[in-house]
Order: sequence, then C-alpha cells, then structure tokens
Amino acid sequence: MSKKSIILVTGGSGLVGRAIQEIVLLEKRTDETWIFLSSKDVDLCDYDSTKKVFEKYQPTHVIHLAAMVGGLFHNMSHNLDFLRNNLKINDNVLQISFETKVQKVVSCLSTCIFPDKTEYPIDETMVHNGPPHPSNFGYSYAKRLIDIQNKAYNQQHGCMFTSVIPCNVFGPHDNYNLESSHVIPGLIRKLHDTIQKGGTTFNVMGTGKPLRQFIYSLDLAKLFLWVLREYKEIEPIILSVDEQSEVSIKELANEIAKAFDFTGDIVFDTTKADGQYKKTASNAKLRKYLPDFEFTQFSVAIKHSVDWYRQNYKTARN
Ligand code: NAP
Ligand code: GFB
Repeated sequence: MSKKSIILVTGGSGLVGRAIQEIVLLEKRTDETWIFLSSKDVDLCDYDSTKKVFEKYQPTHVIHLAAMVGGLFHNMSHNLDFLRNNLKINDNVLQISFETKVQKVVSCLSTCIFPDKTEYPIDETMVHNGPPHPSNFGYSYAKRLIDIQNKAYNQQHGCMFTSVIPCNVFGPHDNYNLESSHVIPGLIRKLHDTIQKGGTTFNVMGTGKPLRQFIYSLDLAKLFLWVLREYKEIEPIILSVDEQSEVSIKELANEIAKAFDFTGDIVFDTTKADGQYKKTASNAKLRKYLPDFEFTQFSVAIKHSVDWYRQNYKTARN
C-alpha cells in the first residue's frame, strides 16, 4: 500500500466492522488513516449521498462490508428486500470507488451464496455453478453479482476490485435482534433471557442437525487486513475455518450452554426450518497463502462472545 493510505470501511459499525476497528486499534500503524462508516453517516442505497462521502474522505482503499444482513429466518421472509437493498448498496460503492479512483476495494460475499446442489467441499471456483439455496436467493444473487461487477470493472478499467467469502461469523457487537439475527447471537440472547427469568429450558430452532463453519470476528478481521494489504487477485478468496472445524447446531447449542454454565434442558423445535443442511467450504487457497494462520479455539471464542453479551446486553443491538 502507498505511503499514506486512507481506508474507508463501509458497514464499520457492524459485527465485522467493529472487529476490524479493534484490530486496527491494537496495530496503531501510522501510515494508515481509517474511517468507519455506519448508516447514520450515509445511506449507501443513495448514489448522491454516497458520492458526497467519498468526495469528503477521498479514500485510497475501501473495505466494503455494508449490507442488509440477516439469519435464515429473516432471509426467508425478506428475499426481495435483501436483493434490492444489496444491489443498490453494492452498485453505488463500486461505481463511486471507480469514479473517485480508489486504488483497491475488498468486498464481502458469503459461503451461504454457493449453489445448493453441489459437491463438497465448496471452493472459490464454484460460486456461479447453479442456483443458491431457496431460503436466501435474494441475498445470494446480490452478493454473487459483486464478483461479476469486480471482473467487469477490472476488465474495462483495470480496477483492483476483489472480494472475500467468509463462512458464518460471530463475536462481540453482533446483531441480537431475534427477528433478524444469525444463530449464534440469537441463541446467546435467548439463553441469557431464559436464565434471567429463572427458566430451565433452552429452546433451539430446527433439528440441530445442520452443519456450519463459524469464524470468530477478530480472526476474520486479521485476515481482512491481510487481504487489503497483500492479496493481489481479482478472484475471491474464502476466509473460513478448516473443514474439520465444522460443527452441528446441536454441538453449538451445547457449547453456548457450557459458556453460560447452564445445566437445564436443551429442546429442539423441529417445526422450525433448518435451512441449508451444510455449506462446507475449503480454505485451501487461504492456507496456501497463510499456512500458519491460527484460528481462535471455538470454545474460547464462544466463551468470549457470551461474556461480552452478558456485560453489554443493555446496549447491544437487540
Ligand atoms: P451487520 O453486523 O449487520 O452490519 C451491517 C453494516 O452495514 C452496519 O454497519 C450497517 O450500519 C451497515 N449498513 C446496512 N445497510 C446500510 C445502508 N443502507 N447504508 C449504510 N450502511 C448500511 O453485518 P456483518 O455481520 O458485520 O456483515 C458484514 C459483511 O460481512 C456483510 O457484507 C455480510 O454480507 C458479510 N458476511 C457476514 C456473515 C455473518 O455471519 N455475519 C457471513 C458472511 C458474510 P448500521 O450499524 O448503522 O445499521
Ligand atoms: O445463522 P443462521 O440463521 O443462518 O443459522 P444460516 C440457521 C440455523 O440455525 C438453522 C438454526 O438450522 C436454524 O434452524 N437455529 C436454531 C437458529 N436456533 C436459531 C435461532 O435462534 N436463530 C437462528 N437464526 N437460527 C445464513 C444465510 O444461513 O447464513 C444468510 O441465510 C447469511 O444469507 C448467513 O449468509 C451467514 O447459516 O442457515
């Protein structure tokens, strides 16, 4: 990166954005100025106000995290909103990055956008090989288009626009709203509320059978900084824990109960959807670049996340 970089982070107030803030603070690099945006600073669905923000900060680099993001149930009930909002946000950020000569943009896809019918493990070459799972087709197509847009800007204008593909992310500063949250913040919030009310039953939705890879947000943040500074490909790169680290929702629920020292009953409501059974991703490409990267142990990361919520639930995004 050039001598003095100005890095603009869209979605800077969210789960991943706050983790990047924490890592950047720890690093204290003098050659980089960081700006973290939230929707209070600008509605990225709006071209004109987005252009004004870019003209104000004149970023040399952009980490593009901002998106309408949600768990399985929120996606199932709002596919059109996920599609339209994310298409608008992504088109504005990429077009305005091009217009204002941003040197590099790193955007965010997700392992849940891969084809529903596929071989495993999935890898970066398989993004467009078939329709996504029906539960989140809106979000998935909007995200897949980022990869297409990156290639078009690079082919026509030589732009260094690339993307990363994280698996499911969790950690402090997550979204704990029960309508829209992902499974880990949803279960942390629910068990916390149950314990506060003196309850002895921990209700988990679905069968508990689906499998997921979960990456701790602070680990993802470190990988994001490496991609920003060192990764030179336009092709996306999966940022996921190893395949062997995949856990079932049932194992996850047990881990969360353990972190709360909860010894009551864990009950599975099988009337609720399971969503994708699995989306096992290969991190072989990442491992080729960073063979020694160490992920935080899952039980330790879950404990940190639970403890953070217990200390901050009054001000957390509920
Ligand atoms: P998050 O916690 O929901 O944060 C979303 C961020 O986007 C917030 O800062 C939010 O601002 C901002 N935002 C949303 N709509 C906006 C708009 N119209 N204008 C301006 N800002 C807007 O999401 P996250 O979990 O950090 O996700 C970050 C990125 O990682 C997303 O691109 C997501 O698709 C991707 N990802 C997430 C996961 C996961 O499991 N969480 C997995 C794979 C990929 P406010 O705070 O003001 O609302
Ligand atoms: O994180 P999650 O909502 O989304 O996980 P996905 C859903 C799985 O957790 C399903 C079970 O098997 C649910 O039955 N589950 C159990 C719960 N209890 C709960 C709960 O209280 N809340 C939630 N949300 N789930 C998403 C995609 O898929 O992955 C998004 O839909 C996004 O687009 C995200 O990309 C990363 O992992 O199934």
